[in-house]
Amino acid sequence: MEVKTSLLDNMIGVGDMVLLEPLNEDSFIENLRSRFDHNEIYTYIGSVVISMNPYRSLPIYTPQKVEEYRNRNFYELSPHIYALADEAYRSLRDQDKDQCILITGESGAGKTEASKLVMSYVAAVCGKGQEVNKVKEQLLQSNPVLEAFGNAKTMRNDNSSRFGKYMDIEFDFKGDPLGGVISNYLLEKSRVCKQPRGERNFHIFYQLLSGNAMQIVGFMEDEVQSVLELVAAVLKLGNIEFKPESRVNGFDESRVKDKNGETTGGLDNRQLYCGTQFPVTVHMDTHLTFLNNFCAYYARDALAKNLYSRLFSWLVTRINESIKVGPLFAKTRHKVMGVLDIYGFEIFEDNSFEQFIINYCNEKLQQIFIELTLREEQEEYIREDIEWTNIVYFNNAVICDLIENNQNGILAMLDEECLRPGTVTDDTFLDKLNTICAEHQHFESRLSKNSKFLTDHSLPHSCFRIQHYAGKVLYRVEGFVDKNNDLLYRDLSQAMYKATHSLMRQLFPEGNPAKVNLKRPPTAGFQFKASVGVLMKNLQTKNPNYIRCIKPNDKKVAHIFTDSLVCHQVRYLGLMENVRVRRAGYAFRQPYESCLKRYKMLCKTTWPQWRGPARDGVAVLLTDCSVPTEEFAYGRSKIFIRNPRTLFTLEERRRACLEDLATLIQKIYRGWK
Ligand code: AOV
Ligand code: MG
Repeated sequence: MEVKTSLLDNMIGVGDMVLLEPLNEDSFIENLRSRFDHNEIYTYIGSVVISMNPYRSLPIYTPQKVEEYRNRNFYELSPHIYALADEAYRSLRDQDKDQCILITGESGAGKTEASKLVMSYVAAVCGKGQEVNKVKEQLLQSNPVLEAFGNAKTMRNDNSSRFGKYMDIEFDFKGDPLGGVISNYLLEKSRVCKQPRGERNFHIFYQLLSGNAMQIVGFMEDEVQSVLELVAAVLKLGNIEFKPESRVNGFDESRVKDKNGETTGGLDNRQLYCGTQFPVTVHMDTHLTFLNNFCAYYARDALAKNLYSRLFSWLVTRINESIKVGPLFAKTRHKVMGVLDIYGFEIFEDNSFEQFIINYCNEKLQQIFIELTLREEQEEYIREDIEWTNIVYFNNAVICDLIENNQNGILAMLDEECLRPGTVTDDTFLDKLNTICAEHQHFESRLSKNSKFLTDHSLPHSCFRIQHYAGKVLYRVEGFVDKNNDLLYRDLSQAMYKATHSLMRQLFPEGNPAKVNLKRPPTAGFQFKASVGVLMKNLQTKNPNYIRCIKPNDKKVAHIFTDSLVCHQVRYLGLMENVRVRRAGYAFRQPYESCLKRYKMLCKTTWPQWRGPARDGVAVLLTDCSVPTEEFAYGRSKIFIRNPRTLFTLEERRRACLEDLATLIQKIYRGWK
C-alpha cells in the first residue's frame, strides 16, 4: 500500500529530520536550506519544531491555516508552529497536562514572534463568548505595551527584547482561558542612560517624542498620563547637566547647570534636581551638601535607571491585575500553559554584566532542554525496559555551575566582593575570579593555566572569557560590581518619595522616612539567580514543547541563508544529538490503551471491543497489520514504534477505514431515500 502523508510527500526535503537519509551535518543544513528557499520555515525533529526566521511576512498565518491545523494530529500536516500549539493545547485540555512552550535561539532568531504566534493560535482556537473574548483580548494586548517599554533596536535585532518574559495562561476544565500571570526578568536598564553605537533606547522614548498616543488596554486615562509623565521625567533626567561650582574643604561641589523651575508633565523639576544633588551621608533636612561632579552624574544615572525599571515592573504588575484570573474561578483547578520568551544569547564586541546575565539565562534553558529532551528521553527507555545504546552529548551543566555554584561560582564571588568591607573595585573582583576559576575548563583570564577549550591567550586587561555552550564570550569587568550592587543613594529615594506625583511615590516606597530599612537589598545577580531558579522549577513540572529558533543570516534580511551561521547554531543547540537520540530510539510511543483505542478498527479481533490486557490487544493488532517485529518494542506501559513511516501506514489505513465507513453510510442513506 502506498503511504501518503504530508511529512513525506509534496514536500521540499524532509519535514522531520528523523527521516533524513543519510544523516550528517551537511545533509541537515542542506535540508534546512532547501526548505527555507521554498518558504518552508518549519521542520521537525520528532516533536521539536525548528523555526527559521524568514525576515519577511509569509502568508502562512491566516485564519484558514488556523482552521487547517485545528484538532489535527501533530504529524498529519506539513510542519508548522500551529501544529505544536495545537498539540500543546489539546494535551492541556483533553489530558489535563500543564504545558510549557520553551522558545530558544539567539538574538534575532524569532523567539518573540514565535511566542506571539503561539498565543494568537491558542487564542483563536480556545473557547468562545463575550467573557472569554475579553480575556483573550487582554492577554494579547499586553504584548505591544511590554514591547514598547521593554524592547529596543540593537545591532542584532530591530525589536530586541531587553527583558525576560514568562507568561502563564490559565484555563478551566473546558479549555476556556481564565486569565494569565506575567513574570518579568531583569530589564536591561543601563540602556536608559547609554546605548551602544548603532543601537537605540527603549521604543517608548521615541514613541513619546513622536507624540504617538499610547493606548494601554485596561488602563485608566490618568494612569496612562502618569506613566508617560514618568517616562518624560527619565528623559529630563538625562538632560540634566552639572557644573563644578566651588571647592569646600578641598572637595568639588557640583550644581545643576540650568535650574529653572519648569515642570515636566506634572513633576516639579526641582524635585528631580534636588534628588541628584544630595550627598549620601547628610540628612537633607539638616544639612545640604552637594555632590562632586562625578558623583552627581552617577546619582543622576542611577536614578534614571531605577525610575525606569521600577516603572516597568509596575506596568507588569498593573497588567497582571487586568489579566488575572477572576475570583469566581479561584476554587476550580486550573490548567496552565506557560510561554517563555527571553532575551536570546548575545555576543557583542563589548560584553558587560547584562550580557553575562542574559547568557547565563540561556545556559539554564539549554540545560533544561538537555535534561528533558536528551537525558529524559534516554531515561525513559531505561524505565520502560527497552534496549538502548547511549548517545553522547555535551552537557552544559559545568558552565551553569561555573556561574551559579553557591560557593565559588562567578555570581557568588561577585556578591562576596560587593559585600566585602574595604576597597572593592571591578579589578579586585577579577583578581578573585582569576585565583578561583583559573583551572576551570570553560573560564579564561590572563592567568588561566590550563584550558581545554580556550586557546587564545591574548586576552585584554580587565576581561575574562567564558566558553558558553553557544560560543566564547569576552566580558569586560568594568561596571560588574556597580551593576550587581544596584544601590541607590537613600537620599534619592527619599527625595522621590517626597514628590507630589503619586505614582512616583509609589515606586520609591523605601524613601518613606517612617520606614527606614537599614538592611542591604539583595544584589541584582542574587535576585536574578533566585528568580531563574524558581522559573526552572516551575518549567520542570510542566510538559515541555520546544521551538528552536534559527537565524539564517546576520543582515536581518530575507532570502539569505548563510551556511556557516546556521551550522554554528545547529551545533550549539545540540540539534544533531537531538536527531540521533530520536532516531536511535523509537520515534513514536503511546500508552497501550490509547494505541489500541485509536487503531483497533484495523483488526477484526480487536474491533469493536478487545477484552483483555491492552498490551496483548496491541500485539494482536500489530501482527494482524503485518508490522515487522523489528519495527516495535514493548515497554512496561507503552508501545514504542521505531519509524514514523509505520505510524503513517497505520494512520493511512485508519483514514481509509473511516472513508469506507462514510461511503457505506452514504449508500445506506441513499438506499433509504
Ligand atoms: P528574538 O526575540 O529571537 O530576538 P524576534 O522574534 O524579535 O527575535 O525576531 C526578529 C525579527 O525577525 C522580527 O522583528 C521580524 O521582523 C522577523 N521575524 C521573526 N520571526 C518571523 C516570522 N515567523 N515571520 C516573519 N518575520 C519574522 V531577542 O528578543 O533580540 O533575543 O533578545
Ligand atoms: Mg525577543
